[in-house]
Amino acid sequence: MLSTETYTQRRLQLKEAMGSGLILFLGHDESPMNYLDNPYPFRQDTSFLYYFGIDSPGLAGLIDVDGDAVSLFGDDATLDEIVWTGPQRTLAEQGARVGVAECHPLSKLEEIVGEGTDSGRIVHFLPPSRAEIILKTEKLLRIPSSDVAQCASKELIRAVVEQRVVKSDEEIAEIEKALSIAADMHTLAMRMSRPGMKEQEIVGAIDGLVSSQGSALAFPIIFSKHGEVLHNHKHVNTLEEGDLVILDAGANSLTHYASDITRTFPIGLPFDDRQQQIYETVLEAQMDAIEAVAPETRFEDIHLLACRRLTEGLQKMGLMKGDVEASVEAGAHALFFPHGLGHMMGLDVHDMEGLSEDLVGYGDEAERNPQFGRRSLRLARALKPGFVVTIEPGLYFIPDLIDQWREAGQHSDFIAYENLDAWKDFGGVRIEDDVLVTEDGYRVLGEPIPKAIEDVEMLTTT
Ligand SMILES: [Mn+2]
Repeated sequence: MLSTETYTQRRLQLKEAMGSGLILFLGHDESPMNYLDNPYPFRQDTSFLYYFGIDSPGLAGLIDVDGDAVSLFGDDATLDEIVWTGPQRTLAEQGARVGVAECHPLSKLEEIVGEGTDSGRIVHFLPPSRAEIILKTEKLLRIPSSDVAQCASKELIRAVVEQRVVKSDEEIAEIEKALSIAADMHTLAMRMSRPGMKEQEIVGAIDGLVSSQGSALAFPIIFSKHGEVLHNHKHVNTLEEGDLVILDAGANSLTHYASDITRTFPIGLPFDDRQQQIYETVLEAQMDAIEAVAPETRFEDIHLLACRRLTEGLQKMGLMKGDVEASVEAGAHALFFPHGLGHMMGLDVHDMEGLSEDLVGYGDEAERNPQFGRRSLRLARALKPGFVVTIEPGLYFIPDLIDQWREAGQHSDFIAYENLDAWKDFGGVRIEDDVLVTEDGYRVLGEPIPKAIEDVEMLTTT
């Protein structure tokens, strides 16, 4: 938990941004895996966590903008429950830690919100990401569940996004704690991965390392010799000498700030020639993109810079051809780089994507380009000091995509299909770091995690 003052200030800032009405935050409940007493690990609603800080289920928070009041709703554990759970903090004790004195039982929420709506006051709420919260909202505000998402307050979404998107020094320190765990995860994987091992052995070890630090994964681990499968959560392959593996993994700090790092490394041998060429191309694109991070620079322009660098590299290898600028404009590079350069990161690994990916990443100033590849760009807007973004270019050889584009003759002016057959089994390379936008440029967050070829090989081959 952060300082009491932090939560008080955050609510005050939101109240000032909102003008009038009630602001309702429904915290998450336990979510059953198969029955109620066997739930998934508890994950609090992120905006509730941001404004109220309490990491336990069954709570709600209410900010009365006009009446200048903040209250918490929840039920203290009964003796029957304490028999199973051990002693629990009371709601009043939890409230005191986050600067809220007014605490009520959950049954009172319906009454207070009802009084508000009956007297014609606006109740602002964020779009819920979970079905239980949609149903709760339906009951509390008498909105059909199918309309809840679109009835969420646009004004509140905007205010929350603009507040959460700028990270304070206290938040940056938390992200760096999460990055310190990520550094251990990635160096462990590089040291441990050897021919003959199964991917799941490495994944299990990384998972164990995170648990042993009292932390949790920020998202399911991607670890695969099939790096061309972008979100590959299967870990069933056996690693063989000469394979190239992608590890995309991060952890949460104890206050739930995320880290998100990707490294690519060879198994049992140094990088071979092809692997080295692709790797160096991705690494140069990543470093140039990081170098370009600065206030007022549009992230979409940095994405396009990375696309040009990747295209130039592929041209040197004889896999692409033609005018680089025109090739990127046409979207030919998306055969090899079909995703965006990066995304916002904070309490959510894709920060605030549940509120509105467009508002977070595009705002009012940019519009999503529908082109294949470009449409997967989660972030396009101009950067501001305090933003934390990921920079994660990659190059992939996706056999189905290559075959389909080749048959359709897509971008045949820019893609040297005749040379691609030998590359279909290559897999993929991605390199990702987390970067803070500062007043005069950028700072790569966390301690450096090996990414230069010689530094990676030091860990993977000795
Ligand atoms: Mn990422």
